[in-house]
Amino acid sequence: MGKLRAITIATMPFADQRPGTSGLRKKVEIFKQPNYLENFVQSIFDSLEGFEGATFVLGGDGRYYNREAIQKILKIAAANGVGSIIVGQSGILSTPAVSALIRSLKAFGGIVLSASHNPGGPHGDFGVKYNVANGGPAPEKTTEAIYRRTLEITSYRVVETDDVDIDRIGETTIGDMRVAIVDSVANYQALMQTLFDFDRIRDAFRSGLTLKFDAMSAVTGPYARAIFEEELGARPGSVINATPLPDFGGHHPDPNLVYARHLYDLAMSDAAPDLCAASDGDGDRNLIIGRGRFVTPSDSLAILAANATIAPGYRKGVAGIARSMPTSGAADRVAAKLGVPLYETPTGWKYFGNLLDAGLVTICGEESAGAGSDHVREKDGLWAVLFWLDMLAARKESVDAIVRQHWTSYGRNYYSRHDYEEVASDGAHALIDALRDRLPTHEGKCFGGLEVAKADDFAYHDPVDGSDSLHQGLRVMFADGSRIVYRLSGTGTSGATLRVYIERYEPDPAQQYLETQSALADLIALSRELAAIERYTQRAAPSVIT
Ligand code: G16
Repeated sequence: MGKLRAITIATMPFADQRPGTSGLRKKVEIFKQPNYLENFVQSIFDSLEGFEGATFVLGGDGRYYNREAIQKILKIAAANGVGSIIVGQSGILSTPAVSALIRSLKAFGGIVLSASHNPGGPHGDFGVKYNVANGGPAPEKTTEAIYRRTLEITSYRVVETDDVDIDRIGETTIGDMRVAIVDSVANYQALMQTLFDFDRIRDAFRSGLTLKFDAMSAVTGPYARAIFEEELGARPGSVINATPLPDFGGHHPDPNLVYARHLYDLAMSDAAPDLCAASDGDGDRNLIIGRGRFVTPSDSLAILAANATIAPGYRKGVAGIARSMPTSGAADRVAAKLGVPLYETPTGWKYFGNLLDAGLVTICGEESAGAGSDHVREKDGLWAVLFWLDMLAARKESVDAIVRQHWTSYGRNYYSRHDYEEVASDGAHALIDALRDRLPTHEGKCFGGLEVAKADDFAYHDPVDGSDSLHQGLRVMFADGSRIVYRLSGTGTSGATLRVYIERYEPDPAQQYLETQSALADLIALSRELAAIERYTQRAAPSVIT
């Protein structure tokens, strides 16, 4: 496209561009305001140093506004002196695929366009997340610098030119910047081949292993088709809802027991395949349900860690395990048995980055349906499904048998999360503030026969860079190992969402097969009472239970 001149456009700051748990997430209507996206992207470049001439990766989950945002970002990047941008074909790249590309290309960073599991479409959500050179979400100091810049910004730079054809694989230029449109799947697929025994999984499919994977009309469709059906030989139709749609077909691309209820029902029916699985909008979350057995994300993390050496990529064993604080303690027991350290971090994948970079942990995960390893610096939905497939192929046992054996060996952590979604923000914050003040007075007290051993506001000290993250969730820990955790979601876009995490450890195999909500009934009642949830939120019951 020859020599093109960058122009400077005057703008005014917006006051609401503080990135949350996972980048900047807002309603599409907000992102579409004049200069809104442009300001944020310019603020990203203004906060970075030494990127002139460097390579960046750009892609998203295909939601509404993905294509428009890509064109805008390309023109801003060119005006800011970026050397090359690698874009997934049609703007499609899953979050773990962006992470993998940044790492394999040794890129400076990348921009992920997604609001993850939030609904899409013109009235849905959109999001922008900046990832750094290790492939992971920018650390807090970078996101804070970006935010500070958004409050001061007075202009952005852009190259005025025609849109790039992002549907055709190939190369072009905008001014001096190279734009390469690449296959969205190939690099990620090659990485997966190095981690898992594809021959073994192929043999298992040939011998009758069955899979139903729901891509939820979101980004993993093309990846799942290519890997599960075309490469590994899962029977055609194993992958459903495989075309990424701007509005995800009107569905909520969140692979939990509410929004993927049909998979749960299938898994519990006579027609159940060996494995039902799903991933979310941007492909980093996973849902695992075996025939007749739902696997909680916390259990899945523990089971993958305990069985890691089955997979070729982890044959040498795991150096350590990390989990977010609200995730159940099931992985702690595996770490103890393996004799490796267990790190407890705040919610948010970015907190795993330093631990993975320093080689302190190999596998990490979160209760919010995320699991991953040191192969990328994001959680990875298809990775988790492949890991389960490889485990099923190697052990030649059902998901249910594997889970039961795990509980027999390690005990079961009954676990449930109760979400009070879209409650008034003032009430939710008042609840947390009041509870935080009361926490010290609870220690040593008994509630319905349960003694509070410790109650605190979780703070994390990063052992690698020495940084401290305060106010990461309120914990009430009981003498018998049970626990209730309260925190406000960092990913919602309207009102506030209160999350309450409830956990009880059961070592006795005879008591490990109760229905989860019944097994936790006393703690659930206590969780509502201790925080006076109804008084502060006007809700007598949660909106989502997982
Ligand atoms: C994001 C982060 C996750 C985190 C989750 C928590 O997930 O990447 O690490 O566990 O948010 O969400 P909340 O703050 O709502 O509890 P995702 O999949 O939305 O990117």
